[in-house]
Amino acid sequence: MLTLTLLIVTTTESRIPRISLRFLAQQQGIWIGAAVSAQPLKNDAHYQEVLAREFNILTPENAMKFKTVHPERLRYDFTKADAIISFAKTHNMQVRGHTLVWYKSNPDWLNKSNFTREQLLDILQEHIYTVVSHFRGKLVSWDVVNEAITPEGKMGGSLWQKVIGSEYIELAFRWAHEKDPQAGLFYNDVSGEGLGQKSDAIYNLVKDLRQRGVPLDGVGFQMHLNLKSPPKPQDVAKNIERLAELGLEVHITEMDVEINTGIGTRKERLAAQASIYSQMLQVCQEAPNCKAFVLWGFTDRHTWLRQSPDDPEAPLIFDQFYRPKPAYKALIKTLQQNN
Ligand code: 9MR
Repeated sequence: MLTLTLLIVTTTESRIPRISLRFLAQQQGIWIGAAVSAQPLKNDAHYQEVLAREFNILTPENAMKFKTVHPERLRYDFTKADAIISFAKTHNMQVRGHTLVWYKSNPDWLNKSNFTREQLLDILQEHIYTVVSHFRGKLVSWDVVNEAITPEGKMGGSLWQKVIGSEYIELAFRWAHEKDPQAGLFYNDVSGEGLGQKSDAIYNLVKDLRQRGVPLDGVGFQMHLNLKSPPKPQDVAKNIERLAELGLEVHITEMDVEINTGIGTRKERLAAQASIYSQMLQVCQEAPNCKAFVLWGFTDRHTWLRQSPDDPEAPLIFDQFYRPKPAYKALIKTLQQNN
């Protein structure tokens, strides 16, 4: 039995090429990942093959959101998320949970309600207890609270904030920790990678939570970037460092780089995109507390960004036909150089 297990492990591992993102990243103790869309994962063999070959951590793009797993007040549905977890297990990959509390992607039964504060606290607690317990032991981390802060650095106007008040944030972390004490618990947000108003507000929030003993392990930098105004690598490095001083990890959680806002030919824009990917990976590699580098998809065939027919958006590292783009090659090179 032992011999058989060893044989299976060896076979799975030996299918991973030595020049692949996951092989190189693993040697450096960093996870490299992608968000996964449930549909192509089910019926596109090419999608499955590239995903399993290149990445060692996955994030369900939508399959764990409130609306998907808790579509009716008294009904939960984990079918899509479970399929992603089973794929990850087969291919020896980790999974990040995304996300427990957000202002978006909530079901109508919640949005269109007039629940009191007490009722909403019960609903949120029950949701977190049920979802976190279902996945207990299967996830490396959870994005517990997503995008709670506005671009100006104020608390956002989510249903949770309006009815419960800011306390919903710490309660969410405490409830998640109760049900899965092993999972790393993250606050995840957009446009807070460099230095500025937004990242200061995130820093102040997580500092306060840490000081008060709330179980928070890290901050997710979404990294939805464009060619016009990417953050300065040295600012991202400083931001990661100040979070390290609070004892926090950083995961790059949703990276993609839009090219339609840039100038120059398509070839030039793809080269500029490659260099942004490479710079951000290098910053993460050089920071001891940056443990994961996850993209929001991997192929331009499946991206949340609008596709215009005359100049299609191409924010990821493989093209529509799963061919590696300059950005893929730049990431490989960055991993090789820093090995
Ligand atoms: O890519 C996701 C898209 O398919 C969904 O329609 C949308 C709403 O649920 O969410 C997108 O993912 C977002 C992520 O969950 C949080 N950060 C921003 C991402 C892009 O909008």
